[in-house]
Amino acid sequence: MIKSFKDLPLENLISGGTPTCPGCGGELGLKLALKVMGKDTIVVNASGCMTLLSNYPTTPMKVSFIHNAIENAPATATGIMHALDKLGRKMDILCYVGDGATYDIGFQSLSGAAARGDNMVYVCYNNSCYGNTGNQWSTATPAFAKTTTTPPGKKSRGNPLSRKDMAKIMGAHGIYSATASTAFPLDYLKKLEKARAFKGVGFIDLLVNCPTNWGFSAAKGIEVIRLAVQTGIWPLYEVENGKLELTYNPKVLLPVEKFLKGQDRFKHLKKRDIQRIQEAVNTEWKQYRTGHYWESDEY
Ligand SMILES: Cc1ncc(C[n+]2csc(CCOP(=O)(O)OP(=O)(O)O)c2C)c(N)n1
Ligand code: SF4
Ligand SMILES: [Mg+2]
Repeated sequence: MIKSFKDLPLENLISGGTPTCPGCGGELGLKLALKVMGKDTIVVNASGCMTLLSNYPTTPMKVSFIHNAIENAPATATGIMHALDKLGRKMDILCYVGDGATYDIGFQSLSGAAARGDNMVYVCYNNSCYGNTGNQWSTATPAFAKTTTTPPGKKSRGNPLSRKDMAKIMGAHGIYSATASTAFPLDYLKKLEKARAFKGVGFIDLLVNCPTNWGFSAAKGIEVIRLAVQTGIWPLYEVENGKLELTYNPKVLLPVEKFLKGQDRFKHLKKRDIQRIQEAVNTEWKQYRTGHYWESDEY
């Protein structure tokens, strides 16, 4: 069981010098995941920024890596699972897939694998946009964020947070499901351990910083992503047996403005927009703290 960083292997299973942008949170999330998953892992990736890591012959990956269409990473993982079974081989499968491919285009494939109970860990590295194709909005993009397809800012549909609650949707499949952040690595690693031990799809929605598309200096990546959690914009929780529990629950949350102000995608926000986001976070957290946000009978 992982209690501290000392429990992790020293070896990185991604070598230095990769084609991702400086300060890319997606790559960091994969590097950390492989510390828990180990060498006998097959990474399954759908088209997105992390596909750059598979470019033959200069791949930095030290484990197997399969890139497939954006729609069907979990279906491919299911095929691999059955093939390994037939061959009598024991290997872990890690789907490492972007938010566009998870929340939108490949959702049917993920939902199907979860419903079938196929064994795999699924990490959605969530940079909250279609990053690789030039920053189009996805259903993970927060309201008001400027993207190339929402130049005046993404319209809010009622709730100013306006993101799809994917970890809750996956939790409703009766699987292990959690949110995580690269700025809280121990929390993430412990959740990975649980997802790996779970018989079926173990799902993690990992918020990762994307300096290129969010518009801030690469050196500030961890600071920005930490503020997402400390302001309550990205709550850390897990859903087990249909019950949701916060894994980060500070007495006081920081004002949301601290997270919003350093990023170009939110530069155009007016005071009243920030106020609306703050009110939405306050309401959501009131529900979390009174235990009424999302509860269902045990499965
Ligand atoms: C069916 C289909 N539509 C569009 C594309 C083009 N495409 C390649 S990568 C990508 C972005 C995927 O976004 P996301 O899953 O969030 O990963 P990110 O690029 O942000 O890492 C898109 C739209 C594709 N490969 N397949
Ligand atoms: S665009 Fe964002 S997610 Fe993609 S490689 Fe660059 S920093 Fe990473
Ligand atoms: Mg993305």
